[in-house]
Amino acid sequence: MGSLPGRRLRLSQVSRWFLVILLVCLTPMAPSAATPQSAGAGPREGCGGTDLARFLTVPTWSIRATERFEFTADAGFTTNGVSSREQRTALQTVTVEGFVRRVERDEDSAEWIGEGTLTLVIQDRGSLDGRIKDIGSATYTTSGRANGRVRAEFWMAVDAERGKFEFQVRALEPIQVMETNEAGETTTRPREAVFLGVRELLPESAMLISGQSATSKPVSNLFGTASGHRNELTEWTLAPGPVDDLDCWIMPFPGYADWMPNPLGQGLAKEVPVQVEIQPKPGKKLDRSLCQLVFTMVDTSREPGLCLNKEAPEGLDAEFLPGAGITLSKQNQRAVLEVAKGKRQGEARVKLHDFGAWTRVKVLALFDDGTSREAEVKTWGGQAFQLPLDTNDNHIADAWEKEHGVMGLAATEDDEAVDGNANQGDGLSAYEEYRGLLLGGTHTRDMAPLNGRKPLSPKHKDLLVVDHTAGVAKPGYAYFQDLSKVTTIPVSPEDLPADALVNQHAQYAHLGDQHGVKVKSTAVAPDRTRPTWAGATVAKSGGKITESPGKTEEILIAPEFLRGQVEAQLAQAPAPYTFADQLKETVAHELGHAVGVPHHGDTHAGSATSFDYAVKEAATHPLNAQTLPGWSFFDWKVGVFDPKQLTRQPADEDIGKSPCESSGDIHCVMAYRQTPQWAQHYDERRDKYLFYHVQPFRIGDRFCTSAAGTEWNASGNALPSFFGDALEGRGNCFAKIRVKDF
Ligand SMILES: [Ca+2]
Ligand SMILES: [Ca+2]
Ligand SMILES: [Ca+2]
Ligand SMILES: [Zn+2]
Ligand SMILES: [Zn+2]
Repeated sequence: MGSLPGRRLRLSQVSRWFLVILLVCLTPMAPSAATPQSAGAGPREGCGGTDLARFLTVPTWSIRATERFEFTADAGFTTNGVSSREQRTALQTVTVEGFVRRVERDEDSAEWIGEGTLTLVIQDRGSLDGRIKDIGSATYTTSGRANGRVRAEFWMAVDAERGKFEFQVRALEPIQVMETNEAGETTTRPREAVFLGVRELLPESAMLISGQSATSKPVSNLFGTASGHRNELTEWTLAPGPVDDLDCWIMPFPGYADWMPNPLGQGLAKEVPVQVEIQPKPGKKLDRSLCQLVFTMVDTSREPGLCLNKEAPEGLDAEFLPGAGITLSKQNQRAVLEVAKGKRQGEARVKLHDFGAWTRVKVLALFDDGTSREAEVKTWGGQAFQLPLDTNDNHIADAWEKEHGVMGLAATEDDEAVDGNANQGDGLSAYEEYRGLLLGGTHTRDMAPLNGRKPLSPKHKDLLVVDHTAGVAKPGYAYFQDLSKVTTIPVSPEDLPADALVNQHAQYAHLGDQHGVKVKSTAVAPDRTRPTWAGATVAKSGGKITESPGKTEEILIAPEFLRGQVEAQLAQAPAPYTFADQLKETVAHELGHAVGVPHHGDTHAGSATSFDYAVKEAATHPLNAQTLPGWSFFDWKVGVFDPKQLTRQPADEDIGKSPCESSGDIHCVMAYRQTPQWAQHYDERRDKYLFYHVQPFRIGDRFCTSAAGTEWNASGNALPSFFGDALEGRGNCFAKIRVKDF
């Protein structure tokens, strides 16, 4: 570390300068925050004992500190005449790192000076971009973020008599903050020179000086006119100078690379050791004794809930556990372990409280001669032990990314795509799919594949179906999954809230609220206006039944009513389906509505042509599909009817007019096949209407990919197309499937 360039100040000058600054800049802090609680066993002699003069013996200290300012507007605000009703937060983070060397020492006090770096990051998360120029010579950005690093000078003092320490950090290069308003006008103002000042009590035991302080105070005139809060959090670690004649390793526990947090699991799933070991470098002797290991968590997540659908007490998602020789800080984010003399290793245990928890643990080893050393992670490198292993820093365990073949994707990614469908995504970000849901007590990460697909993956669209049918409709969910390529996950009503919101307890990488679909069974036909229908989809008020799951109130199906219908049909004549077939098709059809798919037409029936024509034509022109040339399929037939055999006249609602709900591709689950039973066509040559009778046909086996009619709806048959192509804009149902709510 070089001396302060161009300003070789004598100690007296430095002190005076800092005295002035201290008066102006120091924020009073609660001493309790900085004073570690004493270990149960009491301080040991090895790490310096309790005599405060021990701090004066340290020739060099490494200093690391961060200061976060957060300005939050409570409600709306006005900036430069532009009003916004949105909230706005501006975050400013200052990080400093450096070393100080002792320049003066007497009986009760000592001073150190040195140099390091100061990094400033500004994030303005308002809806009006307070575009802030970078500091120093760094680049201008328009995204409301600025980053920059400058050199800084450090000063530290210990007053052993009063039991206090102080340190100050001042930038050595000018810093400008530039703000651009909506009109593009730029204002530049200098940033105050002193960034960080701490004056606190010395710890009663140990050599490490570390702590934090937090303040929050109301402010007015924020971002113009808003009232709000200024929150400030300062954290610091001052450690005796480092040694490099030994290695200090964090030893990852077995299975670390594949580990993911599971707070409800056993053993390592919810509680992991952070093991640290020191070894002399090759050819060196260990001539100092380890006395303390300081474990510190950095950047611990604080997601609401336990996973997307389960509540949990408020708090950080990871903490150190108590143990022999361990002293814990507030919120258990720091554990200080007193190491027994002669031992070269120690561990602290971390407990996880969230399926999507993340944290990083840093460890500082302190030795009996006032030196220290930061641990490195064996094999993985770096000084931060990640939980879970996350080399791409997206807060998704790399093990999960590998398992799903999506290594390196962004946490916010939601672009699952299916050929033939442009509605990408399922409304759940990659991180949300990873964090998952607890379904029937099993986490989605631990669930077996459903019909060949692992639930919740960024590789495919997922839809949650809240099953209120006691499983009766389940074959329909699997069938819908087959045809739609949307992984369909049945869940119990108790696993999602009443509105079927899937990502209820979300925060990080949350894109929007995504809902599932509720499926309920009824004893009677669910729609009084359509008394023959066994299924219905009900829209939320203000929505349409064919928008997305979030606009769908529920699906109603009447299994026993449907069974009666099918059994009555089968008793009259054979048909190429069973009740089970009809049930699963009904469920798939209604789920189709819930993910945005309409019918092939809007009209159900409504011919005014009288039945007499039908009878007359049938009598004079009996048509038999099996005798028509060029037909290659016989699983449907044109009715050959003798009026005398007709037991029932086709009513108006039985006669379809194209385009109607029976038009288009009849293999599509959205097409109607059983009703209407009659197609009507005007025959110019005869100047008569001809009526064609549709017989029972097998259930749909696809979401169609075109509006074109198939089978009896196709053009080019020997008979005219019965119901024609789907209504304009309808058909191609596969392309209309839309899971994402927003
Ligand atoms: Ca990752
Ligand atoms: Ca997704
Ligand atoms: Ca997905
Ligand atoms: Zn329908
Ligand atoms: Zn279709």
